[in-house]
Amino acid sequence: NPVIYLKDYLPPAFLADKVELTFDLYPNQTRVKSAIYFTRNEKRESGLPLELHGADLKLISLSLDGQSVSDDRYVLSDDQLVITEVPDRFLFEAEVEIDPANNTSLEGLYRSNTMFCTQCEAEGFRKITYYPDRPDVMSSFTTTVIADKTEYPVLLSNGNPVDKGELDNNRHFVTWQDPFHKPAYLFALVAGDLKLVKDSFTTMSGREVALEIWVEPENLSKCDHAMLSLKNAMKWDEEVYGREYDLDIYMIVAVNDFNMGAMENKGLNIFNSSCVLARADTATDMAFQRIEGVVAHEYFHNWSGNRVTCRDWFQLSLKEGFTVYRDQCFSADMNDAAVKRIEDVSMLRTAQFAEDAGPTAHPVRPDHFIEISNFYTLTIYEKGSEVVRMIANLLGPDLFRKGSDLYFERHDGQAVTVEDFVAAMSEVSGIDFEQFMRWYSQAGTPQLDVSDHYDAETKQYHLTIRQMTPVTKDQQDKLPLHIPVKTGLLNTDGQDIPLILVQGEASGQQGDTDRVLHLREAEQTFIFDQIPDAPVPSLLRGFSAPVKLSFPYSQQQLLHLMRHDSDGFNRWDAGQRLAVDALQTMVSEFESGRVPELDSGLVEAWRNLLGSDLSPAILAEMLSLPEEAYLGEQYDVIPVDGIHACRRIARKTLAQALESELRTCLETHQLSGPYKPDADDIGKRRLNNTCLSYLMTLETAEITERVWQQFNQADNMTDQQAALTMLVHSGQDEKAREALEQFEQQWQQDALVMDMWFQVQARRPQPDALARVKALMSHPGFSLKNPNKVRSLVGAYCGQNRVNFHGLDGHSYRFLADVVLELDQMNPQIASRLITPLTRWQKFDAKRQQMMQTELQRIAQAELSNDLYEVISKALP
Ligand code: HT7
Ligand code: ZN
Repeated sequence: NPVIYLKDYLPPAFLADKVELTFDLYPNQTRVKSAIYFTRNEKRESGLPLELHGADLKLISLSLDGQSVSDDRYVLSDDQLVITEVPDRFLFEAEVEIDPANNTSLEGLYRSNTMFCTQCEAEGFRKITYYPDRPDVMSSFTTTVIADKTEYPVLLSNGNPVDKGELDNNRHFVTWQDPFHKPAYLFALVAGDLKLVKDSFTTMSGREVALEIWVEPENLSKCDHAMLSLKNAMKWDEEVYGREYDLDIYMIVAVNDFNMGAMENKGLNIFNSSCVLARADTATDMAFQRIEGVVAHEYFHNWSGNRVTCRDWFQLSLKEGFTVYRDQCFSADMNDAAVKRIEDVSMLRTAQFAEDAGPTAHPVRPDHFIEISNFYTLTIYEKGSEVVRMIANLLGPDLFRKGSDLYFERHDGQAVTVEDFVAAMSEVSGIDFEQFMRWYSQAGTPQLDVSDHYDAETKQYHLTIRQMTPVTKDQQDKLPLHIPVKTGLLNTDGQDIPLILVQGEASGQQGDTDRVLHLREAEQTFIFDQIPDAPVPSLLRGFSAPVKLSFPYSQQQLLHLMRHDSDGFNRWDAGQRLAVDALQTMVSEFESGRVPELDSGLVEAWRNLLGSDLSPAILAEMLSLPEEAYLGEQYDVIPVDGIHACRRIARKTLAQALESELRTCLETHQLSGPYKPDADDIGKRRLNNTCLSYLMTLETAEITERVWQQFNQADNMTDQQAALTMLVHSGQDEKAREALEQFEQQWQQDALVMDMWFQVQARRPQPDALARVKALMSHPGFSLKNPNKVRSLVGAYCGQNRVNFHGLDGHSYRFLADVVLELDQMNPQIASRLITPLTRWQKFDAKRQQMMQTELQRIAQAELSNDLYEVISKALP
């Protein structure tokens, strides 16, 4: 399992000027002919051999400039074809045979239901033909697809269709030409019996672009939301980034078997059906919003990723971090911006922080890897986006736009590095990013410890901030980072105080009520002048940096921030801090064998929330207690059972104390009219279901009946699914069984809805969950070959049902190891992702640690894929 290092990067020995491909599609014996015009790269020494990647290929023929290549001139291994003594310019031609029907890795060319499709990022193109499969080899592709006309009437590839025709034996062909130079990872091909939803978009320069969404016939009614999202994204990218689409056609295809969410192939995006298909009755609000975000994300890649791509895979976050930042801003503009920020930060603080503290921690730009597929992580995507967000905040909107214009113009058509991106930002702003660059190279979540001091005589307020990044498995030495800490100070009336900084560096003007403090040292004190009384600090507003911040807030101070902070994010965060404190106190009680009771201060704070005039969406967020996973993150050793029990007790206590307020809230926000997935209605539905699920903890017949009615009568999946979850997760087994049966009857033909059915059961807190998950693996709707099913059942159980997964009998650990071992034979990418919960053994008590390690060791004994080997070898003690 060779390790690849960033420091070993060398430019390619040969560049491909032009590529012509012909696919003769058959499920088991597809023939791929390639003609590649190679030129020696002047950046490398002369005389180097031609080295092409290739995997799972059967070589049929090989020629250079029309002459077949004799056996002694080439060496063929499992992953390479090396040809010696090649001229400086030549035409390489090869024919290979591949077996898409048996390609269960879902990388390269494979079958999904009855169609053919491809997934080439990161290194899947080498499973299609021999090629320099690295992102810094960019070429123009002409692709001819030949297939049976009846079974595969639709034949698609990148770019524009330039030819088509009939062939013998009921076969036909279409030729596609992509004028834009691209790396092989952006290549795509689709063939199938697909139906079309068509629309168009007029770009800012007046060009008409055909928009096409291709789906299986039964999904035609589920494309409207994706199409609308695409048009909104195209418009937004013109308005906010000045980026116009460049081809005459933009296609999206929905496939059922897909390892990730979607893929930004040039002009032909391939999507996991879960990220395209939505109808009010089949998809939840969350799915609608995810579709909007993913459609936009893939569209935005056309510039941040395709026109300007990555030099090598170490630079992955260059395109992913930037594109996530772009899609987050887009979704914030389309919906409620504060809610979007809360959702993104919650995910980051729960899952990315855990990754950054675990054995697979890596920097936003890793410096080594065995298998790049393991690096499509929350660190690359979400922390990468936070790093771009910090740059954007340091520059301000106008300079950031100038920097992005410069980056796109300067590097259009190139494969570049993180330094190129940051250099453009530095050039337009004059800001020195030298220290900031450590965000790209240093793993781990920085911890900020803040203390304050108010001097009543001088009327000065001192904030002292200490930063420390804990060691990570991959790096022992950490240096201080440049951290933007957006800060406000509230007076006793809750108003923002104008800030006059007399010590320390900050952006903004003297007198502004928000200043971004520039923390650069391990410890620094910032002094504010003319502060009439001791203020309450509002720190890290908008979550201005991906750090953990602690400040010794009193309950009174948190209540003050919850009520008055002008920063919506920090208002919410103050409530979360209050809840974490209360729950931690309860967990301590529980651990020492006493009966935990919820602090009445939290009850009163929640009562105030219910009486406030907050928008439904924000209110729903504020009323939600921190998730078990987030609470777990607050501990060195996670008290799994205590957290689960105390959170349940706290929810019930709140419901008992606030029953009438919750009922009033529910009545006040009833919706009318047809389903709309807009921010207002989504907020109201979320608030209603939050209130209802609190009330459901009371387990009264009346509330159960109300939930049952919602389950039966809802005209939308958000409400139906919420009711199903309440029924299945309540202790009322009979009702749960009835609801599940009815739901299955209603939706058994719809694979995406059935994913929810699996998931709801996988997350059921009752102790029968593992037995149920095992039984469901034999359900006709389940398949280990389908990543969506694996994620919905096994992934949801092991990742989201903590109390059962970490059961002290260790059965779930064994179960996960068994599944992963079986899955690794079929789909290594999914196997190595699924194992994640077992790799986090350091966070559990000795008994659990031991059982988790035993399973990791058992896996390590087997013959493993590179993907799983890399993760297991990092996770082992
Ligand atoms: N850029 C895409 C990455 C992707 C991928 C990576 C590895 C294996 C399968 C994959 N499918 C898609 C997705 C994106 O970030 O837009
Ligand atoms: Zn992406």
